[in-house]
Amino acid sequence: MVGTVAPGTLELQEVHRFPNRPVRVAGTLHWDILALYQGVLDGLRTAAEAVRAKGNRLAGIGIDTWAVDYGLLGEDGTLLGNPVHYRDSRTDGTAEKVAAVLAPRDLYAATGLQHLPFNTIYQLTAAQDSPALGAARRLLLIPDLVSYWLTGEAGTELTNASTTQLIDPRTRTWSRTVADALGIDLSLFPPLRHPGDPAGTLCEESMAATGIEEPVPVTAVGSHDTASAVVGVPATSPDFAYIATGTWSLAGLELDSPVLTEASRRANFTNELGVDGTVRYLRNIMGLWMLQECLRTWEAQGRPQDLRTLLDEAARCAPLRSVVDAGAPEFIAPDRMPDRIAEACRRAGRPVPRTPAETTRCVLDSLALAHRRAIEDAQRLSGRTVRTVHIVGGGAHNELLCRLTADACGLPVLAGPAEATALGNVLVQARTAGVLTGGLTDLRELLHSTQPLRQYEPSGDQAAWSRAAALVEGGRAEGQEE
Ligand code: LRH
Repeated sequence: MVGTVAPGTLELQEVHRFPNRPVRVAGTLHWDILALYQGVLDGLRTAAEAVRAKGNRLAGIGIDTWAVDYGLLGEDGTLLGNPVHYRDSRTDGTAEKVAAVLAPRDLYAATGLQHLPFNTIYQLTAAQDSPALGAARRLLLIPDLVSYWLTGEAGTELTNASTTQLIDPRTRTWSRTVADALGIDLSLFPPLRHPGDPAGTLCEESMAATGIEEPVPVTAVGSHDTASAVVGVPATSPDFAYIATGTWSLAGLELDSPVLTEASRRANFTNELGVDGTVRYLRNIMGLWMLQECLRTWEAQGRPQDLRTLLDEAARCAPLRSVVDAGAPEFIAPDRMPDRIAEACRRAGRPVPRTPAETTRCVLDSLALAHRRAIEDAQRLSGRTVRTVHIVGGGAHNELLCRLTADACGLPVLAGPAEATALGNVLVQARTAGVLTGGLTDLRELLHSTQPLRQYEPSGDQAAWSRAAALVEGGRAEGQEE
């Protein structure tokens, strides 16, 4: 994505897109990191050409990706194997091992992170005896790895570091208590960087690989994609909630300080660190992953679905007929998603969706309910009041999801921009380059005045949403502890 930024101007152009296809080999699900890196190099080449064609100059590069995963480097800087995908089953049962040495209560008090079975601490614990970890001299989170390859300089960007569950959100630095309790060697991580910090310049190898002739500066942005997405929320007043929708739905609030109460832990809310000293107080909800996986399954079964048609049909399906808990960890792993959704409905004694359209409606109703619950809980646990819900990310294009979320929450939804992550990334770079000044409020004003947004007013049957919410809640109380 190429951003063109000046006071009063903010434009984004997509110049290159490449697939991200995880590979299962020898029983483990990996990221194909070199294919992704090649995609980055090709993208930079195209970006530089697009910028040149407009008579402009590429002023900077910022990198963000998904969280928690990492690559290990050996003594000589070589990558020791392909990074393992957080959806791999290697962490199954690891949370119990960790809980035996560090009580969940103490872990939450120290890190404020919601329990997700794939947080980096669980991955490192699962890999404890692996030869690669034994030989590793450095651990780089995915965006830091890309940055290292582009520049030759290593660092650990803070917003993404906070997803490792090794950062204390009060001091915004490493938690020795947690690392020591789990036997994790913090010296594997290069020094922390903050969003906006310089992160080196393109090295000769990457200049040659991209055809870029100058050592363009790389800036640390909110390298956790969700941190950049939250910068990209076009809010104009402080009483907003956000839902960053894509593969995941990340729903919550932006706060000045973490909420580390026991009630917050039990509600599985996270305190990830944001740009400019903020805290992203949110809950991970399964997101459009459930639908993406359904589409993949139907395609593999020889009955591919056209998304547009499917969403139109889903809009006409009976509302709230079948709902599942879109926060349940049972939906994290890939494969057989339509069957797993059907099984969850059956278990809960609800009608089983019979067609792809009914399954789609079930997913979207369930997501809207999970959005409602997250936003209600976030307000209760933080003492804040929400008047507008912003939906950013790919889901902002999904009219049905936006409408259902407005209805479920009983609040107006402002949808867009879909590319909030890229915009948040570019805005932080533009500030470092001195093109923009000010805080997040100023950056968001620019977003609000330049990006197309769509408002959805709540309508429909609030009582029906409350009944469905109670049903899912009841199922959760019986089925699992929060
Ligand atoms: C979204 C995301 C999310 C994390 C998950 C691993 O892409 O970064 O914030 O929890 O991926």
